[in-house]
Formats: sequence, C-alpha cells, structure tokens
Amino acid sequence: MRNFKTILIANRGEIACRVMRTAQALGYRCVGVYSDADADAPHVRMADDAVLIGPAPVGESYLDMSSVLAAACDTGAEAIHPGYGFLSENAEFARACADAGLTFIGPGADAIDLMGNKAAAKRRMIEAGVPCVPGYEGADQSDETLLTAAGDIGFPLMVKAAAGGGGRGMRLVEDAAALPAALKSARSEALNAFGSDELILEKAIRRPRHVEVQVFADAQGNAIHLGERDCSVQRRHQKVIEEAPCPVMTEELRQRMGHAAVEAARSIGYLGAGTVEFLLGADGAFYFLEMNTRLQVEHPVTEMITGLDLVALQIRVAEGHPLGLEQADISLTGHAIEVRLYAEDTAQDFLPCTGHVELWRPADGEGLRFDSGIESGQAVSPFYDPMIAKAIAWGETRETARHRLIEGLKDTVLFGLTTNRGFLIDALSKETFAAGEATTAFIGEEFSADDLAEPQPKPEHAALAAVIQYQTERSSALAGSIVVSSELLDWSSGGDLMSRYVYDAADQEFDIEVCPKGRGIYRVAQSDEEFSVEILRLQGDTARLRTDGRRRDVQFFIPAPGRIELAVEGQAFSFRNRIAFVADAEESAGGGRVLAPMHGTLLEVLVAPGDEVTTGTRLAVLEAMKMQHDILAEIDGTIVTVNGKPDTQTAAGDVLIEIEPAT
Ligand code: MV4
Repeated sequence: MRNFKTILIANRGEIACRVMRTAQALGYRCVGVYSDADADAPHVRMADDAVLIGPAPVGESYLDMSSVLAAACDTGAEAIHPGYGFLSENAEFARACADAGLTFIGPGADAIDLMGNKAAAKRRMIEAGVPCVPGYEGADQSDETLLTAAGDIGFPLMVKAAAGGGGRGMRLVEDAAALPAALKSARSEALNAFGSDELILEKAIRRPRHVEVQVFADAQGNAIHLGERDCSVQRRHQKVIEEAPCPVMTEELRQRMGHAAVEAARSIGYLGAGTVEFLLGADGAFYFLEMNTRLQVEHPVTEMITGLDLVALQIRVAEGHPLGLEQADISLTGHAIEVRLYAEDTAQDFLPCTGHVELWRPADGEGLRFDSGIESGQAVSPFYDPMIAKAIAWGETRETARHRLIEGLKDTVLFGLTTNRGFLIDALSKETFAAGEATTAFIGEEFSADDLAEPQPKPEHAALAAVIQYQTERSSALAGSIVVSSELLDWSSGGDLMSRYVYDAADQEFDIEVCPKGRGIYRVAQSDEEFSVEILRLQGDTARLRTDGRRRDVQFFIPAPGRIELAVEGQAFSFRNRIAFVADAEESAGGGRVLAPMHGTLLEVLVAPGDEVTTGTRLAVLEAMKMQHDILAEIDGTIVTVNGKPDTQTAAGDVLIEIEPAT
C-alpha cells in the first residue's frame, strides 16, 4: 500500500483539469506540467504547483519523458497520472516511471505493450476465450500466406496494421483481386505511421456498432466492468457522440460482453481503468477489437450512469488499495450522452480552427456536465487537439438526456471561434440518432456537403443583429457623452435616430435600416422585407427579443466596433457592418461618402472642405462604446462637405464627410 501525497498530471486541457478536480478534492497535492504555449492555461492555474517542461511542440514538452520525470522528481510527486493521449499508452514511459520509483497511474508496462499490438492481443484474447473477429494474426507476413488466409476468411475483409489504431493502415477489401494492392499500400502506410508493417486480416463486419466495455481491476486480482458505452457515431475514426448504455443493449448481452471484457482484463493481469472495444454486429454477435489501456475521453458517460468517480478509483487501485466494489455493487441508472465540442470548421472538411475563445459560459441545467479546460480569453493554439469541451447530459431516459444535451448546447455561450456546435445539435436531432439506430455509417449516410456548409443567416437574423447592435452602441454612446440635448439628438435624421447597417454575413449582404419606435420596439427595413423587433430583455451577452410575434433568445458578442456575432439556437452568425468603412465612390455617384460606423459622439473633425486627403488620412474621431475610433479616408481625394460637428451625436450611417475622388 502506498498513499500518495502528490500526484503529477502529465497532461493539459480538459483531462488535466478533470483529473485534478478529483485528486484535489481527495486531498492530494497536484503538480501540473506545461509548455511555453500553456503558461496561462487553466490546468496550470488549477495546479498546486506547476513545472514548465518545454516549448510548445508536444515532442519537446508533453511527450518528453525525461522532462516529465524530472518535473515529478523535483516536486516530490510519488505518482504520475498520464490522462489520455500523450504518454498514457506508452509502455516505455510506464517502465521509466517504475525505474524512477514513481507510480504510473495505469496498468503495467507489459499490459500496455501487449495491447499495443493487435496480432499479439488477439492471439492472447482467443486463448482467454474472448470472441474475436475471425481472421489471421500470424507471424508469417508473406503475401502467399496472407492470400491463402484471406481465402479461408472470405470477403469482404479488413486489412489492419497490427501496430495501428484510429483506422490508419486499415483497408476494406471487397475481393481477392484487390488484396495484393491493399496489402502493399497498408504496409507502407503502417510502416510510415507506426514503424511496423505487420498486418492482420479480419472478416469485415458490415455496419457495426462500436460498443466498448469499461473495466476496472485492482492489485488484489479483482476485476469488474462498469457497463458499456456506444461510440458508433464517429467521423474518420474520431468519436463525435458517445453514450451509455448502448441503446440496443439487453441485460443478457451486457452480461456476456461484460464477462468477456473482464476475462480480457483478468487474463493479462490488468490493473486500473481499461476499455475493451467490441464491434457489435446487426445480428447481435460481438467481437473483440482492441483494448485501450487508459482512462478514455468518454469516461464521463459511465460516471453519470454508475455514480462512480473513475479517477478516484484509478488513484485508489494505483495506491494498491482494493477496488472495494464487486460486480453486484454496480448498477446502471438512466442514460448519459456526451458530445465533443471542437474548434473546427465543418464547412471546410472539419478543419481545426485556432484563435481565442472570447466568451465561454457553459449552460447550467439539470443533468448537465461540462468538462472543459478553457476559459474566456483562452487561446486554442495549433499545437494541440482543438477540443474545447465535452458536453455531457444525463436523464432518466435516453430521450431526456438527448433533449437536455441539445438544450445545453444551445444555452452555452461560446464566441470567438468557429466550432462544431451546430453540427453536434444536428446530429443529436436526427431521427436515426433519436431512435437509437445510429451505427458507424451514420455520419456518412446522413450528412451531405450541404448539411455541413456554413449556416446562412436569414433576414430575420440580420434584423436581430442590427437591433442589438443599435441598442448596445447607443447605450454606450449615450452613457459616455457629456450633454445630449434633444437638438443634438435630432441632428441629421430630423426625428428618430434612424441607422443604416450594411452587413456582410457568410456569402450574403444585408442592407438594413433600424428605426426606433419607442418602448424597445424597432422597425427594421430590409430590401423588400420589414420586421418589427421588440427587445424584451438585453443583459450582458444574451438578449430576448420578439420578431413579428415570435420570441427569440439569442446570445451576442461584439468583437470589434461594427461587428457582431449572433448565436441563435446554437447556430453562429457573424455580421460585419461594411458601412463602418465605406468611402465608396461608386455608391454616391462620384463622391466618397464617409458614414458614421456606429452611434457615438463625434469628438473631433480633422478636415475641412478643400483639404486633400489620401487613403488612410485621419478624418474624424468618434467616441462610441466607451472607446475612441479613428475614421480614416479609404480613397484619395478632396474634401467637399463636412457635416459632422465636434461634440454632436451621430447615428450609424450618417454621412459625416464627402470626398471628391481624385482622378
Ligand atoms: C472493423 C470494421 C469492420 N470489420 N473491423 C475502425 C477503427 C478501428 N478501431 C476498427 N475499425 C473498424 N474495424 C472489422 N473486422 C469496421 C471498423 C470501422 C469502425 C469501427 C468503429 C467505429 C467506427 C468505424 C468506422 C469505420 C470502420
């Protein structure tokens, strides 16, 4: 029995925070490690002590074993929790920990090694009586032997890299004629990716479900399972939605799969948390695929239906304590669903996005859990996985969990980056998923390029954006002004302060006039449409409005003057008011008109009629939104008229200055 005082968490982001949350609650001192890029990251601030382990690239920091070990020794840590990814399934690291007298919170190095090779793992699992996909996993790798084996297995079959994972080096082969070429390309891909060209062959299971069983084992030889997770909804071998239990599970099947998974763990003397992956065929047959020897990303869904804290259990068994749980103690209650919220652009083939999470406020609702490692203002850098957070919902029924998760995603405030939030809501909302019928083919079959394209705002969205922008700019402009007489307020518009916005949004342009009618009601005119918009509430970054009888709850973010981002039911739209920068010669018949970009107080006018200006000349200074903004010439020319006077109020779209363009 070892009782740790200090645990080093050799990871970053949400999982480092997740591990520390439990470890700190249990009274352990937590040491974080970080790269240059993560000096301000939440996991560093959360840690009781933190050690810089190198520059941003993972090879020189989070994957650098000697730096991590040195950090542990320097800070007096007795144990290292590797999280997932990075060093979590690195047998050499597990051995190095042991050699340094540190406890690796995970299984023994031999178990990691064994499960790191599909051929060896399968041979061992067959021995242990765990059902495996019929195939070939022999040492003889000659084409001749593989072609003969393929004939016995039958087609279609899968060629897989023995050292592989995540679908790399994997080929679906329809017939014998296609096999030699598939072997050749799989070998070269495997060698390149994993440093080994060893292959296995397996009968192909059509449209399988990915069902994995969570197992736990202690040093006393107790091993139990905590039920299964269904992770069938994947895209290019990246999990998108995970849930527990599996929607098509029966108690009888769970017992058989659970038993197989526990046998898998027992047969290799496993310690700690592990996941045994199976393919579940449409006929109810299941086959061992591989075992993940770490805590998995999707462990929260298991926690939510078992009421257990998997990190606490990991620490307990790593200290040498018995699990203290028997199979009969495990009961599954309700249903949990998790989605992975990523900074990525679904419209650009899910390209990762970098930048800053400007606003992050996860929804707070019954049965909701958000595991994140970011805060407002935090950078999402190109060096690491672009996952922002995991959103998890629990409910008595699957349908309740699904609804809670969709609503939780919609209510979450998230601005600054393009994310897959809309895609996640769409996936959770599909009939096939709602019916519990999604298999590994779900995303490919149900999402077309159109479904993944950038969402296009509707005129109503632009109207909402304009009203919110009008109101927020006006409030801050008025609050910041010295004296606002009715005479000044009426300047230029001769009545209501009507404002014009010309928004660029996605591939569209919206030309909008906003006219306040009093009591929070606005008339919004667009080319051939008119809306009546009422502001019911506007508070911080959320607004409740009513447009033509329909209530709308929206979130908004103003990243810079003249811009507004709007989130409506989880769909994000970005509007840029082009008027802010207009000095458009064509638009005003031979003259460049400089329009006020927003409501504000004109502080200074720096030019007079007759002045020659060039692009970039400062023309005026406007105070708005508690800041001063320079208004610059966007063309070369001569000042013809100057309408604005210092210390007067301007409305967005007012013509301040006219420039005769130089010829
Ligand atoms: C398979 C299979 C069908 N038959 N093996 C993909 C990644 C790796 N973990 C295993 N994978 C598969 N192995 C046989 N014999 C289909 C897949 C597969 C898949 C599995 C789980 C989740 C999503 C998937 C998507 C495509 C293919």
